[in-house]
Amino acid sequence: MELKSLNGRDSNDSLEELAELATTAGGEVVGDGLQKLAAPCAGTFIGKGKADEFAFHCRRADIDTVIFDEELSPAQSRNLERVFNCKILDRTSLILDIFAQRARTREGKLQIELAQLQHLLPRLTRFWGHLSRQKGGIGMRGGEGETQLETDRRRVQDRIARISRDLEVVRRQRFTQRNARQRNHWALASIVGYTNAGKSTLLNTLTGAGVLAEDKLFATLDPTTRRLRLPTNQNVLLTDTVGFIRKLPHSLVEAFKATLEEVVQADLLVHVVDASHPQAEEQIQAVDAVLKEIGAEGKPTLMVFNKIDQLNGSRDVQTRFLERHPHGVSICATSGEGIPALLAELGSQLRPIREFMELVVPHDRTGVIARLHEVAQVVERDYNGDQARFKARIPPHLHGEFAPFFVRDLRTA
Ligand SMILES: Nc1nc2c(ncn2[C@@H]2O[C@H](COP(=O)(O)OP(=O)(O)OP(=O)(O)O)[C@@H](O)[C@H]2O)c(=O)[nH]1
Ligand SMILES: [Mg+2]
Repeated sequence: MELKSLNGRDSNDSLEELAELATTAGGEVVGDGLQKLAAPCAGTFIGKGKADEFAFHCRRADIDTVIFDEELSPAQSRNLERVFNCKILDRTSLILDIFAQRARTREGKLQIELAQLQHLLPRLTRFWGHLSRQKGGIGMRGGEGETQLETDRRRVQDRIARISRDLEVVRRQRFTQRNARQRNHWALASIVGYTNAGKSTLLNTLTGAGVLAEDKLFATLDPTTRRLRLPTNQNVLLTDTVGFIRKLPHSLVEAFKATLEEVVQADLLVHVVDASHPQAEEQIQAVDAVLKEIGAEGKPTLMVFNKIDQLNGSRDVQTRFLERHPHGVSICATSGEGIPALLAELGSQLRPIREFMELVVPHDRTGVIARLHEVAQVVERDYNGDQARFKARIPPHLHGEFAPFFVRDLRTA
């Protein structure tokens, strides 16, 4: 496999990541190449001469697939296939392929197939062959010839229409489920972050969720939500979802918008960063860019710097991150180090959405007093007067239950 990228500040990092993606997809990377260009060539993306040179090497090494680190237009893919005489993929098709392998739920599978077919349709060439889903190749590769092409195009169109209808049904169901959950009025926090940052590991450590966490890109595709009870008695619904990556294909963001609604609706984002990664800062920016694309920019965000165990005791990196993000916390999700601080920060960042009230409860209303301690965060208590007096943070949905005992709203006091 041969990898190429346009000139750019971090094209080498990006190429390295592309190789990782290719391996994740089941490919074997045998080489890469880079051409520095001011702008891509209209016809072949890289220069014609460079393309011929790379093609020569590929033929000698008997390469079956060449992957470009940028998104190619359908025409560019076709032209390049002619030059290279083998299958051409771009970063988008590669990421789509990985997502396709990972999808587990019905909605996830439909979403990714839709994105894949939409990306593929204009790019169908004889190198893709018959579109039955076959195992082993990257990007829905089959083995049959050109005769199949027209039938395939029609089949792809039919299939796109079908999936769109099915997705509509699945989404309506999920919408109903979410409405049921919203009636609880629990605060909603979404874990976001670059792929492989440790999001699922964190959810597992916090809630014992048992989500698959692996040293793989895009181990998680489908969102998992668990209840987390903070030491302050606040309940938070915590959602772990798909990881982000730089140059995340737009079609994929579109396809996953419904899944990512969890992120858009969250009261708070928990942005997990692999602090031990050399490109951690670029990864933060890539995540912010995707958040912007899905309309979740500017949300209250708790920055979590993970994998501090891999910093070899160097506190400089941690200090640098925490200087830039004053309310951030650094943790090791695998060992649990830093988790108490994380919980405390979560509690205080979620607090503003609670009511802070002073209550007076007759001593004989023991049921009310017990309930208050169970569901609210009691900050102060005084049993000495003829009635018990409390200052407590109360979840908005329980307002009615305690309203008879409110004597003062402390948020305005
Ligand atoms: N050393 C170390 N490894 C960690 C830590 N947290 C997570 N990992 C490892 O990092 C890898 C990725 O963790 P995941 O929790 O799957 O990461 P993710 O962010 O959910 O990744 P995707 O779902 O693929 O986007 C796994 O091998 C974890 O064991 C940590 O604090 N220290
Ligand atoms: Mg995960």
